[in-house]
Amino acid sequence: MKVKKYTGNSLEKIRSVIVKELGEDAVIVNIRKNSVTGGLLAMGRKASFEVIAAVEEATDADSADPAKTPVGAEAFDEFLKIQRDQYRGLRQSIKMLDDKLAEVDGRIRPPAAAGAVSGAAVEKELANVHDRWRPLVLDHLHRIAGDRQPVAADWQEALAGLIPTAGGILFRKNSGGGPDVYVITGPTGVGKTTTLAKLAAKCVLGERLNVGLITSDTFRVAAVDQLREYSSLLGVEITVAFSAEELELQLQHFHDKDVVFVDTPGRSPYDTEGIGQIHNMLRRSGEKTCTLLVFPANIRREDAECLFSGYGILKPSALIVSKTDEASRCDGITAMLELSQLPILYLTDGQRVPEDIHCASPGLVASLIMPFARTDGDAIKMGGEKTE
Ligand SMILES: Nc1nc2c(ncn2[C@@H]2O[C@H](COP(=O)(O)OP(=O)(O)OP(=O)(O)O)[C@@H](O)[C@H]2O)c(=O)[nH]1
Ligand SMILES: [Mg+2]
Repeated sequence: MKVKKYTGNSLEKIRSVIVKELGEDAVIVNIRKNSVTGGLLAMGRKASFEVIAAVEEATDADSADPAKTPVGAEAFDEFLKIQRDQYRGLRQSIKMLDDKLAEVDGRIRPPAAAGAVSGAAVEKELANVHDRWRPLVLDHLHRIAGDRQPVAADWQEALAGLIPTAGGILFRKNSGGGPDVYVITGPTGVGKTTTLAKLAAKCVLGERLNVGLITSDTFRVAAVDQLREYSSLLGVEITVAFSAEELELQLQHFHDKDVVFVDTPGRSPYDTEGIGQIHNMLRRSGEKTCTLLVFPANIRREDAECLFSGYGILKPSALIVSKTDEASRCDGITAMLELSQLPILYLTDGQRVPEDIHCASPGLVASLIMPFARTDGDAIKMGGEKTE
């Protein structure tokens, strides 16, 4: 390439010299306008220009003399220097723009934002969450809120993402293989019999299914009468089983029912013998038996551990959280979920049969656990889907 520098006061004139010397194929690679100095004396004088032009030329390597300085080498060096200066200037401009953008960005965002969640906020929002879940909730929270300061709904959504629910049972007709059998278990007075009645009512009134009830709670006086009352209200058959053999017989008796519910006596989680008897009673109940564990919403986290270690032997398939209307703090629910690794099917929030039972959803359960969902001391109001 042949590169040459031209100077002059008229670009037009310079251009015609370039064409004359380098030919029509020549290209202008840089034009620099020299500033005119000299104050008043410079007035009226035209600006001078420095133009670098280049043209490709083929060099015969065989006849070239490497020792000889190539024509225009000096101008080429200057051209490179100019390019380098321009590149440096460009980089400086980009950096200045970057700094400016960062400054503007900082002014738009409130200083407290920046996605940082204070230790106090973590402590407050995650007070009822199991220790092992906390980093997972924070991880979700960062994904949900990004750089902005998380609001209450973000915390709840972050927690909800971890809560397993099964949104109720899909009760179905008996297609010849025998009824689906649901055994309701749990500690004393948690609402097992009432929950059983609510579910039976849902099947009978809502799904028009043929339901059978069996109670194995022969321990507590009036327990049989309690269930008998519900059965007569619903117009469904009820039987009593005193042993595993009797339960097996009762289930055979109900072979053409769509769904059978089995009530069990309430036992303290520490009563390993009592829970062992229930376990023994269920040993011949068949493959279609599904055991549900009911526990109260206000269970303490320390008690959750004890409850599951007591009832784990019954190998429950899912959980039901009862008495959410009586709970002002729910710090044991995530502990139960963590220990059992089971989904929550239903939430109950009152004594009315069948109204006070709701299919569980992650959002609904999260709203029980997160303290901002209600005023402190208030009972929890359900906003969930009614099951009927
Ligand atoms: N507030 C409230 N009370 C409930 C709920 N479910 C049941 N109850 C009440 O709790 C009490 C005990 O209910 P049961 O259904 O007999 O409890 P259980 O677990 O069968 O009791 P045991 O068989 O004695 O172990 C009754 O007064 C019910 O009306 C609920 O979701 N909220
Ligand atoms: Mg009962």
